[in-house]
Amino acid sequence: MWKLKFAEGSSPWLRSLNGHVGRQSWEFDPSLGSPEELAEIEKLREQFHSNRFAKRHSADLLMRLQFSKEYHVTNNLPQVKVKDVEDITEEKVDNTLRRAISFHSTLQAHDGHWPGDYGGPMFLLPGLVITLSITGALNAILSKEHKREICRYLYNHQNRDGGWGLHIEGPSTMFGSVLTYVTLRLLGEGANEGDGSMAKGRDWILNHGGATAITSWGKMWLSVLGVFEWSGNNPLPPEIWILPYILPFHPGRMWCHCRMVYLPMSYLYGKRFVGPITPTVLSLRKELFTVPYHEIDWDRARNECAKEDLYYPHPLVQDVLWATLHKAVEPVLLRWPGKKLREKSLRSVMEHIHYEDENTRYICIGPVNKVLNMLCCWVEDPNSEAFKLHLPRIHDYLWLAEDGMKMQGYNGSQLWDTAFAVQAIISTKLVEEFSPTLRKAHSYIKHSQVSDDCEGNLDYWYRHISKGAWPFSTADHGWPISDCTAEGLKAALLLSKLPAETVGEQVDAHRLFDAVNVIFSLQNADGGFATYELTRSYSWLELINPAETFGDIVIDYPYVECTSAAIQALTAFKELYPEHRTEEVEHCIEKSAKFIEKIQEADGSWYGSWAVCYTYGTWFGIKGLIAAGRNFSNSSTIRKACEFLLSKQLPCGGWGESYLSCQNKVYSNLEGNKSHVVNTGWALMSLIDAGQAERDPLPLHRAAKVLINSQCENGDFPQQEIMGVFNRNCMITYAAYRNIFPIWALGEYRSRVLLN
Ligand code: LAN
Repeated sequence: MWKLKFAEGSSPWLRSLNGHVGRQSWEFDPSLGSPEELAEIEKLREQFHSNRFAKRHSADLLMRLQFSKEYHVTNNLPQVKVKDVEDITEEKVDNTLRRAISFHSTLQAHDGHWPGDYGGPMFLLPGLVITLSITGALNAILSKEHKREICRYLYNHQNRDGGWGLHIEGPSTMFGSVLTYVTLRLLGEGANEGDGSMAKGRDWILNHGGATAITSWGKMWLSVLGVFEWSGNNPLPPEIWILPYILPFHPGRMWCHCRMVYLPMSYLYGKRFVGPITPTVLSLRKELFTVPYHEIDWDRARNECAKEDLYYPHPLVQDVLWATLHKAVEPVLLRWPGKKLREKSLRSVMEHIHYEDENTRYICIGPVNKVLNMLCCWVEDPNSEAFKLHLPRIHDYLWLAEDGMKMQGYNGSQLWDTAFAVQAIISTKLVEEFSPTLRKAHSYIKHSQVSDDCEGNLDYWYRHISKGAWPFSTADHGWPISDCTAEGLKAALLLSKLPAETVGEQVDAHRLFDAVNVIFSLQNADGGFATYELTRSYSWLELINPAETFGDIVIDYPYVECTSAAIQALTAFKELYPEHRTEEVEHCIEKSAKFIEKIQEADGSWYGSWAVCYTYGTWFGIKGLIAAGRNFSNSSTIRKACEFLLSKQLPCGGWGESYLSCQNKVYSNLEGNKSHVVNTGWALMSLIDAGQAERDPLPLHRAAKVLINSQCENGDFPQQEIMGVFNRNCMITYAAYRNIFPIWALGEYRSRVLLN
């Protein structure tokens, strides 16, 4: 049976700063599992499979099953439902909250964090499987049980039309379909296996133009594998890294995720690296294209892209730029003396790859550069230590659920979920009752703060300071993020106000000061906060974004979420430490508030970039401005925002926003005008913050009713549609949101609406 392990790492090739706190890995142990347990798991899998087109999002049931064997919900409160809003009583809300927090507490790992599924994107496993196949490590890293679960996942998420999407809920794309098909083949599936699934997948690909129409990232992966020619790729010259930093398009100025992905890609491109040509590779050359491989017009293929994949079409300047580089510059760099420059650039690129690996303990900033860096280390030296250090960290990215095994969008969302869970539980004021949960969470927060900057001269490595920041996942990952620092700080400050006997010793003041320092350092001149770093270049750089499927990736833009979180953290800080850097705190808050006011949409909402979408953005918009001292009577911004939210409340009383909002930048309800507990939670909290209770509490009661009535018998909440997003177009799972936000919103509702 599979078992999820926490805070463990037995391989001698694993390094950790803090004894692996926060690490999650699934291990298969054939000796575990009674026949009943195995049958139960099988049943969950079958249920997912037979319902897969109606409910495409798994509900993290294997993890829940494991926890249900280890812990039991201690209170036996009966489930409550309310018939109408008059029926809502303090007792019923309390009861719902107690059951919800008791349940959520059973999902906490012993190191204090909440583990969970962080899957969703469909383009991540292919990179891993291609890399493992090329390096010959496939069988060493993925057991036959792993392979079975990965295939299960890939088949489960095949669309009815035979293709695969960019993410689990998306329509079929060439990127998703070709890469998934290739992955299944590399895992040993025959071209006609899977009850016709493979054939259907291939049909989708061929009917939509064949693999030459895959996006640029797909072209890169196929070229590395030997199923595409490098001449069919637009150039990614590594020389860009040795240009002077003052150029606005220097990669050191780009968004770290973009920079870190194009870094190893430029290495592979610069070398024109191709893995071993195996019989499967040769066969794929026949399976994926509409014309024989040797007849493909590779120059034309460079700019081909299926319309299903085209979210960000190349502007004309790009086509001119790539053509010039491809036809005039590359030929020079591939021959002496240009070759000397290429070699120098490749050395410099490799140096940056090693730096990233070392400074993340081989986790890397994300799943894409993780496997690309690993491949580059192998290409540089197949026997290198670096490659060996990469291997065990693969398991940090794999997650198992009833839909199979997936690769996650990060090595988890540990700190993020823990910081939110702490704030949610404290909002309910049931602190004493859940003291063990809070104490453990507190310990996680303390152990995950980043204690030092990265090594060496930060400017040389294009790195921002990290000391005092909180990461999104674990301290070993270590990349600092503005809003994770702010949410971590908010949680730490809230906990510091509670008795140490209840929640444990508070974080030392100097570490809080370090966090505040990080926040200051991340404010842009316009007052806004981006994600990991300052905004280092101009938005026109998006013109050279070559990734057809993703929008807004080239620079680190300022966001309402990050800016609001900074305000909230600083106002909470100021209350407890009014003497510390007082003027800077005030100044930073005011500038941030002005920024948030400036970026409000005409309809009163804010566009949220990291979850769906206007309900999320507006939650941050309102919360940040309220923290900065704005309110309904003194701010038309707040008034407009309330109007916006009220106008989107559904007849049932909830809110339900579709991922289409993110792509199309137009508020869209979920299909069938269904409500969603997470959107409802955000909207309810926003309205409470904006003082709706004093004006007309009815919309609040109606929303609370939806949340109360959505609770499941065991205290859990249902997993509904996918709620996370990145780069406008790709969705990502936040498995703990369905628990956290109903708790938090009902907590606020109880103390600020009912008891007021
Ligand atoms: C994340 C996850 C965390 C997220 C928040 C902290 C929630 C957000 O408020 C700021 C942005 C951030 C840090 C974020 C950025 C984009 C990420 C890293 C991700 C959504 C997780 C996965 C995604 C990453 C880009 C996926 C890899 C794919 C590429 C296109 C490189």
